[in-house]
This record gives sequence, structure tokens and C-alpha cells, in this order.
Amino acid sequence: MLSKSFPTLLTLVFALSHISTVFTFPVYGSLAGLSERELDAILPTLTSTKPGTTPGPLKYNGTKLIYDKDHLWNPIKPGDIRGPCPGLNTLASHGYLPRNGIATPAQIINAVQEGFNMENRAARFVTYAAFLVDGNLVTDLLSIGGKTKLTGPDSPGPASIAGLNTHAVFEGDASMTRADDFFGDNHSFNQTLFDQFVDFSKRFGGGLYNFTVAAELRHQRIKESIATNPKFDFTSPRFFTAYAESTFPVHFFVDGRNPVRALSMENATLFFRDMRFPFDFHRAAEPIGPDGIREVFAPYPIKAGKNINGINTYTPDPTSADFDTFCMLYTNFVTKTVGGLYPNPMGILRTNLIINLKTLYGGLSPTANCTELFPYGKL
Ligand code: HEM
Ligand SMILES: *[C@@H]1O[C@H](CO)[C@@H](O)[C@H](O)[C@H]1NC(C)=O
Ligand SMILES: *[C@@H]1O[C@H](CO)[C@@H](O)[C@H](O)[C@H]1NC(C)=O
Ligand SMILES: *[C@@H]1O[C@H](CO)[C@@H](O)[C@H](O)[C@H]1NC(C)=O
Ligand SMILES: *[C@@H]1O[C@H](CO)[C@@H](O)[C@H](O)[C@H]1NC(C)=O
Ligand SMILES: *[C@@H]1O[C@H](CO)[C@@H](O)[C@H](O)[C@H]1NC(C)=O
Ligand SMILES: CC(=O)N[C@H]1CO[C@H](CO)[C@@H](O)[C@@H]1O
Repeated sequence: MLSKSFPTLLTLVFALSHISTVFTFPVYGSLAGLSERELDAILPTLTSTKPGTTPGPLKYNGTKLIYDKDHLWNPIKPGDIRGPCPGLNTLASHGYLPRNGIATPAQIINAVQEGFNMENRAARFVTYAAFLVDGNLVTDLLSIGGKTKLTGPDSPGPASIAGLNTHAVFEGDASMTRADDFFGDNHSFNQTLFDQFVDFSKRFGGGLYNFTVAAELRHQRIKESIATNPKFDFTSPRFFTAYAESTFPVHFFVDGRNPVRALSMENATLFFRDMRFPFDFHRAAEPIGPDGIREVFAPYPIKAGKNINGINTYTPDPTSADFDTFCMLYTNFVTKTVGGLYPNPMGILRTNLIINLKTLYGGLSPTANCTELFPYGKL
């Protein structure tokens, strides 16, 4: 059915008829990068939703039991979506997120706050950054991974429905337990890489993953990508998310009652491989945001950059934001990343872009004092 004649078929189906059983664009499919013709065909089939209100901070923000009787672990069922983020995967497998892996940004923010005590601003920024590039801005839905594959020239390609698996806009290279996109599967748990995570935790953390291990392993994964991945890209936003994610296992996977901020390998295996809370898991004792990132960065500072001409050609990219130019993270993201994906949005798409970009800006710390951008105007 999804043969080479697919684009013509798609246009025809949507333009002429109600035979939507032939092909339905997934409600969570990203509209990013689609041509106007494709958007014209797809938008009328989607029920548009105004972005919901963005959740505020938790009322009770201390530690509490998270693996409770209302949030039992279920193995994934056929059709359920899981992706590159062990945090979101685990939340979905315990029902803090819809178990099928398709969620609104508000559900994601609620879940990461409730289940892990991620701080409100950080949750907002990360969620909306991911949602803007990988989610469906008309239906207000995002998939936490990928599922179906559609192919065909000029068709809504795999990226449209890859959700958080989509490479290079949010998902990126040099992950701790996932291989680089260049090597094919860029989002599944990779046992070889996890073995290295365990090995580094033994060598540098006495068997536990702490910030010392985080810095060593981050450096190791960057070295590996430089030496083996000709397409290695470590520019913003990946530059930031890579360091942030290196801190997450310490912040969020360690029990909130444990004064030692270090993760055991048994518990790491549960989160990373099995997408499962340890029994009796209690979330972090207070809301945690972008803490510890510089601690992971400082031992091996590197400039944001990429392999420009095959392996071992890592070259700094002065147009990429880094830790010295924090507002550029936001500016780059809005103008280059989002702007590139949505050059000329119209109607509800434009309206929702404006609303969601405002929410994203609200996730920035006021002390950073970044200038708000309005590439699509104001409402
Ligand atoms: C707030 C919404 C969140 C979104 C949208 C999100 C999304 C993602 C994505 C797309 C990746 C893949 C990046 C890559 O490695 O290429 C990732 C990685 C990761 N996420 Fe999340 N995440 C969120 C919150 C969390 C939370 C709360 C935790 C911890 C409880 C977490 C833990 C991690 C870890 C540890 C990785 C790195 C995996 C690795 O390098 O092997 N994330 N996340
Ligand atoms: C946690 O809640 C307490 C009590 O409401 C509040 O004073 C504190 O600011 C909150 N912490 C954060 C980081 O939101
Ligand atoms: C896991 O990652 C390693 C190192 O990047 C890679 O060589 C291997 O092919 C990956 N394995 C799978 C099953 O993807
Ligand atoms: C991590 O653990 C190792 C081994 O116990 C220890 O030497 C190191 O100081 C720890 N690092 C941090 C940041 O706690
Ligand atoms: C594993 O997680 C459980 C539940 O959060 C915790 O009680 C236990 O101390 C952790 N194990 C280790 C060895 O850290
Ligand atoms: C924030 O930036 C604006 C414009 O760049 C500047 O006028 C203002 O003084 C800055 N505020 C703070 C608190 O730094
Ligand atoms: C862009 C993208 O999603 N890249 C790849 C990530 O991994 C999956 C599964 O192997 C591939 O299908 C994608 O092409």
C-alpha cells in the first residue's frame, strides 16, 4: 500500500474523499519539515486542539513512594511506543504516562514532576523543546519513540512519525546507552554500551554511577563518536542535552531517601533496560533542575562542534551555543531548528507554534535574561 505511488495516493485520498481507512496520518506524527502540499492534505484529517495549560510546580515537592499500587509495571504490549529516554519509558511502563507512549506535553510535565521530581522550569523547557520539533502541534500529541515507517519520494518520511527517535533535532549522538544514529538503531537500549556504563561505574565510582563516572563516561562516548562516526554532531542542542542527561541518573534514578547520590548497577539496569522502577522507589527529595551539568563538563571541556570531513575531523562550530553563550541555545533553537522545520506555517499550526514557543521561553531561567523571540509574530 505504501509503495512508490504513495504521495499521489495520499494527496488523492485526502483531496477527494473520506476513504481514510486507506491511510491515516498518525495523530502524534510530527508535521515538521512537510511541504505545503502535504500539510494541505494532512491538516484537514486532524482534529486540532488548543495547547492545554502548562502545569505549574508540584504542590507537595518532597519525596514519596512512586512505585505504588496505582502504578504497577506492565510489560510493553504490541503497538506500545518506547524510545531513547529511559526516564519517559519508565514513566509510561508504570502508567504515569499513557502506557501506549503517546502523550501531551502537559502529561509529560506532570509525569516527570510527579514521578521523578524534575523541577518545573527544566521540565517545561525540555518537554517543549522536544515537542516543538518532534510532536504534532495541531493535535498537541507527542510520541516518546517511533513506530511505523513510511517511505516514498516526497512523502512524510520516517522522521515525521519517529517522535523522540527523530535524529539531530533533539535525539543526538554520543548517548550513554544508545548507539549513534549513523550506526542504524539510534534509540534502543544497547547492551554493549550498557556494559561500558557498568565498567566505568566500577572503575571510577566504586561500582556506583556518580558525577565522577558521569564525566568520564561522557568524555569516553564523545571520543568514541569522534573516532568512529563520520557524521558525529555535537552542536547545540545536543551539546546541552548530552551533559544534562549524564546528570539525570544521579538526580532522578537514585532513591530520594538515599543521602549518597550514586546509582547502583542493579537499579540502573531496571531503569535503562527494563523501563522499571526498583521496588519501593521514592522520588528525589526536592525538585531538581539543571544542576551538576558543569561538574560533568569541567574535567574534559570541549567546544561544541562536529566531524566535518569523516572520522577524526572534529572541529568546533562557533555558530553553536555552548555553556558560555547560554541564550544562544534558545536563539539557535528557535531560529535555526524550529525555523528550519517550519519556514512558513499557517492557520492553527502558526497559532500553536506561537503559543508553544512562548511556553518554551517560560522554561528559561529569568536570571539568564534571554531576549524573547517572535519568529511567527504574536497573537
Ligand atoms: C522532561 C521531558 C523529557 C524529555 C522530552 C526527554 C527526552 C529524551 C530524549 C529525546 C533523549 C535521547 C537523547 C539521546 O540520547 O540521544 C533522552 C535521554 C535521556 N533521558 Fe530523557 N527526557 C525527559 C526527561 C527525563 C527524565 C525526567 C529523566 C530521568 C528520570 C530522563 C533521563 C534520560 C537519560 C538518562 C537519558 C540518556 C540516555 C543515554 O544517554 O543512554 N529524561 N531523553
Ligand atoms: C518546595 O515546596 C516548598 C513548600 O511549598 C517551597 O517553599 C519551595 O520553594 C519548593 N521548592 C521548589 C524548588 O519549588
Ligand atoms: C551497540 O553499540 C555498539 C557501539 O556503538 C555497536 O558497535 C553495536 O553495533 C550496537 N549494537 C546494536 C545491537 O545495535
Ligand atoms: C564517585 O565515587 C568514587 C569512588 O567511591 C569517589 O572516589 C568519587 O569521589 C565519587 N565522586 C563524587 C562526585 O561523589
Ligand atoms: C535501589 O532502589 C531501591 C528503591 O529506590 C532503594 O531502596 C535501594 O537502596 C537501591 N539500591 C541500591 C543498592 O542503591
Ligand atoms: C536584561 O536584558 C535587558 C536587555 O538586554 C537589559 O536592559 C536588562 O538590564 C537586563 N536585566 C538584567 C536583570 O540583567
Ligand atoms: C532519523 C532516524 O530516525 N534515524 C534512524 C533511527 O533508528 C531507527 C531504527 O533503526 C531507524 O529506522 C531510523 O532511520
